[in-house]
Amino acid sequence: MPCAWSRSTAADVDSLAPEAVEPLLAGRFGRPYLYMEACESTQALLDPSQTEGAVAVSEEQTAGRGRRGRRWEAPRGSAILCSTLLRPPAARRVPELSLVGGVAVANAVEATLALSAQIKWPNDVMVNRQKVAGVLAELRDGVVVLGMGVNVNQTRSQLPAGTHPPAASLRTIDGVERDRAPVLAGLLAELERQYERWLDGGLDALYVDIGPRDFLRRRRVVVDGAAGIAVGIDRHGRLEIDVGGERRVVESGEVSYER
Ligand code: BT5
Repeated sequence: MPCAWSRSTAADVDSLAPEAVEPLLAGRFGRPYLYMEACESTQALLDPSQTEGAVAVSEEQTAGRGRRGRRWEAPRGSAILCSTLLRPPAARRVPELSLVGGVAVANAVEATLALSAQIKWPNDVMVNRQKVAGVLAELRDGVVVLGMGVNVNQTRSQLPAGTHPPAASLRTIDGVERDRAPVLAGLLAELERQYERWLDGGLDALYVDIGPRDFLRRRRVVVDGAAGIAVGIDRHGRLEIDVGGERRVVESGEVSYER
């Protein structure tokens, strides 16, 4: 006889299908909502013909990507893999959108975990010194496709091993296996809110959420061969470092850090 609490019906299975997510959407982000069971990369599902706020989501990516040709790995149905189409005014700096996405993810993660999240410049979201999410802003034919990968239900053995920073999921942090749909809906509402703030007031308007969350601040770092102490993310979204008493500003690059 089946147990009363067994997860036996299709409706009970954790899914990011439109019927699970669309009723939870609060704003214009997520409309239209493009969903595929599997795809190469959600980044490739959006193009300039779509409206701002169009979102692509998949349960699995066969060629999920990070920055600079790196891979983003997540087993089927375990994570949030989503991309959002944005049309920022041409004069705005696209790299700032990684931080806009970072603030949105950090707020959404904090709302579900009740633990604080940090932003590791330029695009990682960290909890307990581990990476739980990555953001990827790609400029394409005048539009920006903003990708967000959030580790939700992976077990430790399902996360990539030996990465720097080490990978974690919300589940490995607090032991809770979650329905992903409300987390995604909350994330899209947050992204819309943070994006509107950025459109109105630039990164300055979000700085109150970035400064206190700056993971690298005061850490010993090496950026593109230059070793120093991170002063922090500046109001233009660049990383300021102190190299032997001299201030340097890094627009983009690879950072390694000491604990
Ligand atoms: C990122 O790149 O962190 C941006 C990741 C963006 C992924 C989303 S998923 C939806 C959308 N569609 C895509 O195809 N991409 C976006 P980066 O800073 O370059 O980090 C990549 C590195 O993180 C890899 O080289 C691994 O070391 C590590 N990594 C890979 N998968 C990971 C995971 N699930 N959790 C934590 N670290 C991971």
